[in-house]
Amino acid sequence: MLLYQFQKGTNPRRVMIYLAEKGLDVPRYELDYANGEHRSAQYLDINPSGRAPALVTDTGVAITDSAAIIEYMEECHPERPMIGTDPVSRARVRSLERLGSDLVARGQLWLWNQTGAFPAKESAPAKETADRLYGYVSELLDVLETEIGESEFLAGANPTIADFTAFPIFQTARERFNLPFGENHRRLDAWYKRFRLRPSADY
Ligand SMILES: N[C@@H](CCC(=O)N[C@@H](CS)C(=O)NCC(=O)O)C(=O)O
Repeated sequence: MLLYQFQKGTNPRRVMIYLAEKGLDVPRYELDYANGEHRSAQYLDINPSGRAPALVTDTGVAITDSAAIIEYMEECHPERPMIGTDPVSRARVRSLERLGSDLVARGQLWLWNQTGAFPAKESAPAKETADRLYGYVSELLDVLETEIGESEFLAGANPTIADFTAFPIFQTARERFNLPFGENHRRLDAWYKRFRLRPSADY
């Protein structure tokens, strides 16, 4: 088994945090982002989207999406479940996980405009588009702020894939780009700071 990753990539970190929380040790391959290794013919053979993460299983199957990798690992390691423990809790965790996925997708495009930091062939979204994206980001943050209530983690008393999905976009914005992402959402800000202390959140 081999996990292709970028150490600081938002979507790869979702998987890395999951593995650390689950206590699973999976061999890693750090793609050379600066030199475009993720767009090399060799890597495109593994993941035609040219993105990270990708997990190649022991039987040589490539799983090319962070959520799918986590679900695969959960099926292989059902002990200490991280997607809930019954149909209702799984539905809640998955709902929040998907909110987190939307937050990541829209937040990344917005960040791209704010920072210009992601070298890409196409140009970053224009300011008008970025402002609209930030409107969606704000809405999603408001919903998560309500959903977390007074719980320690997004979906309740225990860490789940909902936390591992949403946390990295906060971390990317705050730590890599020094942007106050979610800081005006009191509960989310406290959640971020608590989660950041967990060993799994360390770079
Ligand atoms: N839905 C995919 C998205 C993966 C993705 O966008 N990865 C980013 C890193 S966070 C990437 O590889 N970007 C490189 C590029 O677009 O050139 C997943 O969650 O695995």
